[in-house]
Amino acid sequence: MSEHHVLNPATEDVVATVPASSESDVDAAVRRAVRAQAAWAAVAPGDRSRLLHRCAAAVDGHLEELARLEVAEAGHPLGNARWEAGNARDLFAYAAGGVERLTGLQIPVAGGLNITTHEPLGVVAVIAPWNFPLPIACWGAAPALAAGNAVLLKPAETTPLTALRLAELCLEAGLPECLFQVVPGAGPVAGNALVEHPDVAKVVFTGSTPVGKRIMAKCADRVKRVTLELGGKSPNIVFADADLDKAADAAPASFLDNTGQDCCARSRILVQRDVYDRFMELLEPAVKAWRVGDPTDPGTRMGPLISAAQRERVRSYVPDGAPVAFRGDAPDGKGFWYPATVLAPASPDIPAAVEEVFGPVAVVLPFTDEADAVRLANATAYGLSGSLWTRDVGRALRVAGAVAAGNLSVNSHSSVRYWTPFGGYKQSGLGRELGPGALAAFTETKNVFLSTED
Ligand code: TXE
Repeated sequence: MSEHHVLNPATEDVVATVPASSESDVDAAVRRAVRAQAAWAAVAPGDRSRLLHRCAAAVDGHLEELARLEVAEAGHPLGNARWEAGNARDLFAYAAGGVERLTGLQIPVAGGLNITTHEPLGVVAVIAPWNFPLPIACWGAAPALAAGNAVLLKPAETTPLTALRLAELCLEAGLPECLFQVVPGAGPVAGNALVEHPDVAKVVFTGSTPVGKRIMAKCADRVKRVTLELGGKSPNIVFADADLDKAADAAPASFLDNTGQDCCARSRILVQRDVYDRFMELLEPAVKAWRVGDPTDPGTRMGPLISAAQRERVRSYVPDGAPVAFRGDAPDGKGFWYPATVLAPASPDIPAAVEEVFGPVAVVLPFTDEADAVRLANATAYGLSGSLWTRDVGRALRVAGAVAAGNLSVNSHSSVRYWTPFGGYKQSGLGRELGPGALAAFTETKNVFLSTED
């Protein structure tokens, strides 16, 4: 069996070595999952719910351990990682609460009774990325399990440790053997084997748009169910009537959190021309105030990028001659560091203005009026999220309605909450995760008509 070395992105030290699953390992795991799922689907909803609550409690009992693992493998600042571990707990608790609310409908018909029921799909593959390894694993795994499915989780090559520990904790909490398995390994090997396996009923993928398209094409062969959460290039639209201090103060977090490795990063800041200069004056000190460095220091706000390859990718978006307005600091020496970088005034056509950089880089573009802002906001292939800052409620609702994106926030950059639906328009994805529909997305809806005719 081959192996993957897991590196600490802040130090480049090897923190663990994890086996890489082969196609036959995946096949064996799917077979075990098929058997476990049949028994799980027959468990009474109340008992299923109780077990998942126990999983949430097990995560709750190991928050610090999970957070420290996330710091070690992903380089996240400890404060962020603690939040992520708490989020994993909340996702299990929310899914547990959903089991007994997965109700169907009774629809009025002539000549009988018509009801709909939700049936589990069977075995679900969750292919997770490295940017939020633990929460995104739970976005898929918790509701899929709650809806009566078995789950095979394929974490990213760089970040398998929290996934492996989460599955162990769930087992210790009483979840049946083989119901929730982790198959670490390479995307094109272990991930692909899951996608192609005839007994995997659904693939939930979070990652890059090119890989998502390939997975969707493969799923089409069997009309396999698929949910895709892909890239983003989200606008942060600042109107002249906004509270500029607040907008400028909030902007750094929206593209620097997680070192910009966030599909919802507001990496295109669109500012109305009348307030452009003032906004830039406010933005610079706000960006420079961000503390960058050792992720284990609770005061750190920004850690390193995930890998040397990711740093090269980010660098390629800031070539020599790029319109760098200002930059933040970054440590020298070991670790995959990259400074906060603001490109302005920039042309809306440069790659950094239209493609997902996935690093701490933002482009600032001026706009003239509301129509111009909407046109610029929609001028990418993506449509995941976006923010707009204004004091005019009518404008807020008009612009939120006109921007083609799944998650918009007004006077805020918040996009992801486990109790509200999340997903993208256009090439940002397919389907929705989280929210009240989270469990139903892991079921088939069956309609049954009972005749009452004599
Ligand atoms: O993603 P990949 P990468 C974007 C972001 C980033 C870029 C590249 O722009 O810079 O993608 O990141 C698995 N069959 N996002 O290369 O390859 C892989 O093992 C099945 C946005 O790391 O898409 C990992 O588990 N699975 C994003 C997962 O897919 C395959 C989060 C994601 O890896 C596979 C991450 C295959 N053929 C990156 N190839 C977001 N939406 O937040 C790879 N994988």
